[in-house]
Amino acid sequence: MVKKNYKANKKFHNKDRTCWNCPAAKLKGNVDFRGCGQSRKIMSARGDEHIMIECKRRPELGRYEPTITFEQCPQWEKTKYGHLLKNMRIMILGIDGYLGWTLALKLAKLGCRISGIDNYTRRNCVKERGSHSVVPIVSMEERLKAARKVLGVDIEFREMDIRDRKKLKKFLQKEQPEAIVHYAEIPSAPYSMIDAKHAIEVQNNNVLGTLGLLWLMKDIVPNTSLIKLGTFGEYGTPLTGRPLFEGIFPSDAILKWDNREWSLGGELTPRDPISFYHVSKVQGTFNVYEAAKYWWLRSYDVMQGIIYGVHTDEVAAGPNLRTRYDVDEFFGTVVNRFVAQTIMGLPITVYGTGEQIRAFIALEDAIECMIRLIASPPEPGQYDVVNQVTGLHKLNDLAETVAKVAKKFGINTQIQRLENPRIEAEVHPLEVESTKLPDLGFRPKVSLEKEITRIFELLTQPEIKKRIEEKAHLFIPKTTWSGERKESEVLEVYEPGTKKKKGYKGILHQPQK
Ligand code: USQ
Repeated sequence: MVKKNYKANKKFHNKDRTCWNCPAAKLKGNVDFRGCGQSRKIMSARGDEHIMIECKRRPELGRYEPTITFEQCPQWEKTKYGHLLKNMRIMILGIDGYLGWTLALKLAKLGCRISGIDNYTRRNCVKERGSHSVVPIVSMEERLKAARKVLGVDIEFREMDIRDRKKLKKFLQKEQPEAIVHYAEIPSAPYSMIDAKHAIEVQNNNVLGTLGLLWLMKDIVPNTSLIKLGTFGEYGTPLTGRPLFEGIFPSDAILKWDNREWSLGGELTPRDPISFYHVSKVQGTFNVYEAAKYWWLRSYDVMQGIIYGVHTDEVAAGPNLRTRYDVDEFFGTVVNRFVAQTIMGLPITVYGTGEQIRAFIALEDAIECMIRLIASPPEPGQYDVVNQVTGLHKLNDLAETVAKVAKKFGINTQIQRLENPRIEAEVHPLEVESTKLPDLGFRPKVSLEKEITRIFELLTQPEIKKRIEEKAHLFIPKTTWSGERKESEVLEVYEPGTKKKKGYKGILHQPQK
């Protein structure tokens, strides 16, 4: 691997970016790049190659070449995440969710002007499955009030389905966001595997929601950067051990076949989704990729690892500011579920061999990554992918770590292997490349043990413990990928620390310093 000088660009990594990247710049001149790879010169014989811009924020500058850097421009100011547009207008789609709410508070506190939409799909889906967020969350109205009172920030909220294009159009026209973060999707693999109705609803919401948004962006805010949440599950876990590059093959990758060679550089890497939900994310990827090509939209597709945790300074600032936390089979992610099970004195539910390796990132780190992406907008027409991950962990090891932290809280736990309800590779290598976020100055702040400790601290509070207890019957999975509706059987129960480590180890290419 090429060693890069990460220290040099650790701070203010985006200082040399120019108006070219700035969402406030309106492009003028010969601005047709032909995303198909053919230059416009071939298509037409028109002479002028110059690209000029007008700045929406500084109209007094008139037309000029896009050469002013973020460091030079008074509209960009220093923050601990790099230069950020002053009072940047950011719209969060899915602002009521686990991530949306957390990001909204952090950005608002940084001085951004936050708007957001949500139709409470997540609350409704969780309720439909008979569960609730075990960390109590108040209504959006109460959340907004608390944000004002405790953090002194105002958030512009509209209740709306992302697929309601009329309403969304109006809101986009009014807010004119300079970045859009798209979280408005149904984020559950098991939910998408319940039956045809649920699979269709997940794909309808996720795929058509994104597609409609892209058409609106083209018409209303074509310079705005779109930060779209993808997922590692789009890639699958290649049994060949081929590394998971950041969505696009590096320039020196080659395909060899039949004594011939071709460059793969710049092409999308293969996707091999692992549920109908993950398929919806792959479709989203292709739609965003095409939109960038046809209309020069700018986008980051964020292949995010599995999130765990409860903490940012803002959500911890008051009980009405807390973000949700699910533990049921559908919406609880693996680490979050393991901790809740342990607190209930129940064995940790590892599916299958437990040798599956997955990419992970703590909530607080994930939020920081999103801010850094917002602060470094892509160029017009740039579709880029980042792998957002801070650690690769085997499920068995995660169970051991949760058990170890539990001990510090005086809780002894057991680990149980359950018949795997999913169809997924249970023994596989995993090698992941993740250097783009570090290039934007990101360094992980939160270790696995630290965040698990914070989860224990919060979830062992009596009110929350009681809420977990009320839903503990939803720990054992009943939704299988084969379509059979049955509870997974227990294959084995064992004491933590009694198993030898074996098999593959995840390899993460990411600078640590
Ligand atoms: N698993 C267990 N025990 C459990 C729950 C899950 O062993 O009690 C296993 C699963 O079989 C799987 C792994 O843990 O191998 C991860 O499962 P998960 O439910 O935590 O995560 P997943 O279904 O992959 O989906 C979650 C989010 C989704 C996001 C994705 C990131 O719900 O929105 O896209 O994490 S990733 O998995 O990297 O694609």
